[in-house]
Amino acid sequence: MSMFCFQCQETAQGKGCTKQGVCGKPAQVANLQDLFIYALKGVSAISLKAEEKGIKQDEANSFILTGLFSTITNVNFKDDYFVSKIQKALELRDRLKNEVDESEWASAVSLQDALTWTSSSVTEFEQKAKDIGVLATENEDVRSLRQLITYGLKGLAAYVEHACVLGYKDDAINSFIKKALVATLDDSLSADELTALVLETGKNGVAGMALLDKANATTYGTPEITTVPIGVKDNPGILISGHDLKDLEELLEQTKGSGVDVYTHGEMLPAHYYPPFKKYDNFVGNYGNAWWQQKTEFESFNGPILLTTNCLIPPKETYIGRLYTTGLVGYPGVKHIPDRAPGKMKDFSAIIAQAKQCPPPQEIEKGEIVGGFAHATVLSLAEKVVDAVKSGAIKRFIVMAGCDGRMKSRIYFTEFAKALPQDTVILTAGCAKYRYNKLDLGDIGGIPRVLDAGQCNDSYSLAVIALKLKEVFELNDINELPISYNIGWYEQKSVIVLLGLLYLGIKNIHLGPTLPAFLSPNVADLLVQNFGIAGITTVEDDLKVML
Ligand code: SF4
Ligand code: SF3
Repeated sequence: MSMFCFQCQETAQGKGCTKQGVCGKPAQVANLQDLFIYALKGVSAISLKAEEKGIKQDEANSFILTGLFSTITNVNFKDDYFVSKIQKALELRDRLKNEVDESEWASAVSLQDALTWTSSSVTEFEQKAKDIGVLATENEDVRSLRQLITYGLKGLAAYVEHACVLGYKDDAINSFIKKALVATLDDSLSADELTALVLETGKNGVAGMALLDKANATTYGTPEITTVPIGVKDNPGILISGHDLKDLEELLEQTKGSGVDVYTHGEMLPAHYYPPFKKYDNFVGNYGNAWWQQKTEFESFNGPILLTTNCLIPPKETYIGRLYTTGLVGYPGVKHIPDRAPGKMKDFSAIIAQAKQCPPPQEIEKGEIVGGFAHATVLSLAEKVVDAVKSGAIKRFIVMAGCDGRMKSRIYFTEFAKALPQDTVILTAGCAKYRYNKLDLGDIGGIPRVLDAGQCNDSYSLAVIALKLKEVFELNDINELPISYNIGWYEQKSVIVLLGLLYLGIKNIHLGPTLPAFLSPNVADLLVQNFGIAGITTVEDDLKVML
């Protein structure tokens, strides 16, 4: 076994990637990512001690957030990136030690190694990685709970980092992330204590998504119901993918009047719903589908492509010369746009210059899709929605948020959407939507049957809508609402969305296309017993259960 990773839904044989990632992550990168997470636990422990003494921890907090985010599936594939980050983590940890008395940190026995190991050679890093990886925890239930927490923290860190980019921070969440990272090394914690920490991770997940919701709404306004074209125009174009709205804003500012159009791909689609981006005439539509179709869609796009966050997949030779990464995303041989200097924008001039030399995108589809149903928008229609429920015109909502992915079995989600009766409405968010957002499912009295709230983090919107409906219908329990949950998952952002929903008390969530490999039989059983979590079966049987 040259590596072990089972953090995403497409892990090899539903068990774990052991030679190289199905995602394309080489073993060396996987091992360095494990070691980086381990190093972040050491940083977290000392940073918490410094925090207790009232010493501001902005540098450590930011380092930990970006560090966790960089190890999410399909973000960064560069070994040299993780080597330098491990070195930086050790340096930061040891610098923080000067701020606290040795007696304050030297006592925690199971943390000793994370606090003291050191090395600067890549060969030693590789050796060390073998000792501290996921399988170093021998008890499979403890390992499962530790990894469930760790993957939730990765997703949480990503959302909080998005909020930070827009100037929004929450030190309570940062402290929790550090506390939970340290707890995953604490051998004295019982399974019950770790289970409680799983729910606390969900609680912080809700807080993190609320923080990002506030950051987005304050910076870019309330999403509006918007029709987004999916065809192409005659100008050369730039395709922007990922989740970072600030990158998009700066790209639009720099391309306006240039004769270059900007199209969204994958999770950038919901940017069209925000009012300030509508003023750009060259922001012309969405091209293609979810991340996993990029190999064909980036090729036919013809122009440069900018990846701002996950999901990047190993590029083909046919378009690698037109591909750019920025932020935490990285791939060997792909050009990287550096971070913005304080008070300045990122410099996208190289991408714009290349776009001008490229032919316009090749059209792959025509028409339009509708979205922008975030909580504020849906709640402004609350009366209409409530009337439709009271009159029986809407019998049930189905939350089908989350991720899309490559697995053929995900056709289930398309078939499920098609088979839903006409008196049901799908609430969606995340790239899961591409499985049904181009179907003509009609509307109910003017309310479309697919309501897209936005990116995966906007699953928070769906929870806010549910809580509001509970209030309007004067129910005691959110589970009494006519809402079912049929969620697709892939990477670690969807893990924090799931933990957030569990924290809010939502029961009987169906999760597909397969249950996470990192759930041991006992931990899976615990989720079934306490939360009614279930996998998916056939469309027919699941419809019976969910309706
Ligand atoms: Fe395998 Fe997924 Fe890990 Fe990639 S992220 S190595 S596909 S489990
Ligand atoms: Fe999709 Fe990667 Fe998860 Fe933001 S873009 S939801 S998979």
